[in-house]
Amino acid sequence: MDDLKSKYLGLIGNAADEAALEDIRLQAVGKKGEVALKMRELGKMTPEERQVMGPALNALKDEINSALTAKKVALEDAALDERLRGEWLDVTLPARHRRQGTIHPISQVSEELSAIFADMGFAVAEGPQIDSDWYSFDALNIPGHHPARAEMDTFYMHRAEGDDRPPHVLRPHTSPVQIRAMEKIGAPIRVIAPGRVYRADYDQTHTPMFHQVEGLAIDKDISMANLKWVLEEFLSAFFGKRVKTRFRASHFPFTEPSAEVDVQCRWENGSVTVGEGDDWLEVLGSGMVHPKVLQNAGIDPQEWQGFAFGIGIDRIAMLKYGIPDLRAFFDADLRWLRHYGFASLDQPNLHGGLNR
Ligand code: 2NM
Repeated sequence: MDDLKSKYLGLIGNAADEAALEDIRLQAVGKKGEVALKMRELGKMTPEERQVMGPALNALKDEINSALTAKKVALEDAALDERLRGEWLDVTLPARHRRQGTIHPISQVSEELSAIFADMGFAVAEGPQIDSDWYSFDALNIPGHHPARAEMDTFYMHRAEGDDRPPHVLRPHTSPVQIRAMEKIGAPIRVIAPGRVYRADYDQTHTPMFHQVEGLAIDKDISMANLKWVLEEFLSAFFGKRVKTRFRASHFPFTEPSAEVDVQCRWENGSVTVGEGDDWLEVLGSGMVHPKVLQNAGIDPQEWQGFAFGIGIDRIAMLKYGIPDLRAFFDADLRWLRHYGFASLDQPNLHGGLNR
């Protein structure tokens, strides 16, 4: 009895896993196990012997079963500990690095100039990039024979054969948006129209798609003086310092009178700085909206007048952020974007260095 007990308690204590434990259980307390065998021998015993051996065998069986259960729990606990050790994970470890995208300089500059003009009461207007030749040319007083309408400058969306309606075009400026805004809102109105424009031109300084912002202010007594103040205010806020300007008489079909505006600049070993020096750099075109254009947009030129202007966004982005090559803007080169792009939280320095 005692040797059976110490044998099995010893085996149970040393069992390496649950399979070994099950083998031991069958061998000890199974139907054909050693304890059952001893139980069978009870029949051959005297009543006195049986009185002692019966309870002793039952007690032995209980003790082995308890030891088996205890060992099973211990093995399960050990297995769980082992698994937890293997699956340990440091949740405080820094995350694996993923490269973040950047804001394209054109997006950044569009946000900057929209914020500056918003401060001066200009809303942002948007419109289609494909438009009729009425909105793109005729409404703007650009005659049919004007060179800007020539096939080589404008991208035409050709009609199907036999369809004689005039073709649509990829807008060569954002003026169609201004015409649509005048029709929709009427006068008085103060809007800017930033966005993509298209011209069939590709060399060092021209890409077939580029960006423009046009502005428009119509009221009872808007004059060239208001135009000059708004543009100087914009240029100074944009470049972050007082920028001297030079207004030169010019000609556009949609404005009369018209002026091109130069900003003060300095050329120094191949690069240009705006707002210093004795040179001039042309940055925009402007003028008083032609009465015919107002009329075409449903505004009575006897009652209303105003100014308009157009600025190349890509050009002023290059000037402000020292970007040398226009074509690189549209190459989607990740190294370039990382270098010239902006973090998404960068705020434009709209009024830095200005006494306003
Ligand atoms: C420029 C220069 C001068 C202009 C005109 C208009 C409209 F639609 F009101 F007639 N919007 N923008 C304009 C005037 C654009 O770009 C160099």
